[in-house]
Amino acid sequence: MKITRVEAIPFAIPYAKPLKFASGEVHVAEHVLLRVTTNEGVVGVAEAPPRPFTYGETQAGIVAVVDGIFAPQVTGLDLMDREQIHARLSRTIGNPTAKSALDMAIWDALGQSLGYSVTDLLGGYTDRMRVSHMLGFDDPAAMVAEAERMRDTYGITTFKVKVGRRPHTLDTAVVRALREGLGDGVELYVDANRGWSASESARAMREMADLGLTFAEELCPADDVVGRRWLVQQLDVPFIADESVATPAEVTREILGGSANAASIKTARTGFTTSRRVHHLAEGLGIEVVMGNQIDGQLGSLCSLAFGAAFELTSRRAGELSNFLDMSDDLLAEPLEIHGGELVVRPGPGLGAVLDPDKLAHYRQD
Ligand code: MUC
Ligand code: MG
Repeated sequence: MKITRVEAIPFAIPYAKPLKFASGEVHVAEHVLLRVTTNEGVVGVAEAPPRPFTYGETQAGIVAVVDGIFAPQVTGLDLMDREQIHARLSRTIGNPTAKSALDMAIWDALGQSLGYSVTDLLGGYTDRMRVSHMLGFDDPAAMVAEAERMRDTYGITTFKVKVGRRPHTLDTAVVRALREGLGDGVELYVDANRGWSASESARAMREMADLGLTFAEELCPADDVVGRRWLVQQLDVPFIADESVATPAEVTREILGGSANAASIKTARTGFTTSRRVHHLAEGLGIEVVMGNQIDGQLGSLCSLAFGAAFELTSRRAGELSNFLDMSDDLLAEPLEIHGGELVVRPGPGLGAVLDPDKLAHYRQD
């Protein structure tokens, strides 16, 4: 089970429906496919989504750091040397999605080699997750129509609504329209991607107090240290830290500092090895978690699903697993299918990800 080859393959797939939010927008999934091959011919895969507006990574940077630093560091190690691999990757600061995709491709290869699914290797709690869909910026009628389509077509009843525009009135009108249009049978929460100040956030949340929101995510920047504590203290829903908690240490800092009281776990930024650490930390701290979406393709969503289903805490809430539906195409030979608002873990060893070679040849950019 020795790693003999690591490849970082850039590819680009356009979005049919671009996602817009307070910190940026995505029109083309310019991701990087990580492929790890072993001496027994097993091939593990995962994808890295560059998010310059969140972590500073770019597609070219991910390819460069994998080729130049990470591939030489892990080649020759055994798939079971997981803590050694983690220690070597940790020597390089930053580059979260590059490290995570490599980590997850190694776990995929490990699962295939041992004959177990990644979900079973990690924890094996369940085989499915409820799905939460993330609604990007638009006007109220269009966002209600999109949510209705997701509910009627896929059975999705949990929605994360992107907010954070200035002034906040368009956003609060959207959330009100969603509650009025979809009724009390759906769960709604908001994510501002740091778009508001603490006082704008407090005001917007007061104006939405009657709308039965479940969570508020990253409404203002964590660097507004005093303002954010002031805000979190007065909210009557948990405040999810997302981009402010890219490492376990940041989870500890935000939670103990009173700047958040729930966390988003994104396998795209903490892989399986570090997401497991974040999960255990969240259990120890006694906070709620949500499996988040890094605007992942199907392979990335399969990774989030594999991890989320592995633990009771991560599968309790609907996971953000559906934004691949906004893409025009994907690399998986057999597309992910959401039925009754749920995604089911692929049976069989590893992640169960089979890539379509023709699609990879078509979309790869190297
Ligand atoms: C999210 O939950 O914030 C948008 C920016 C980012 O870093 O992730 C996405 C979704
Ligand atoms: Mg977020």
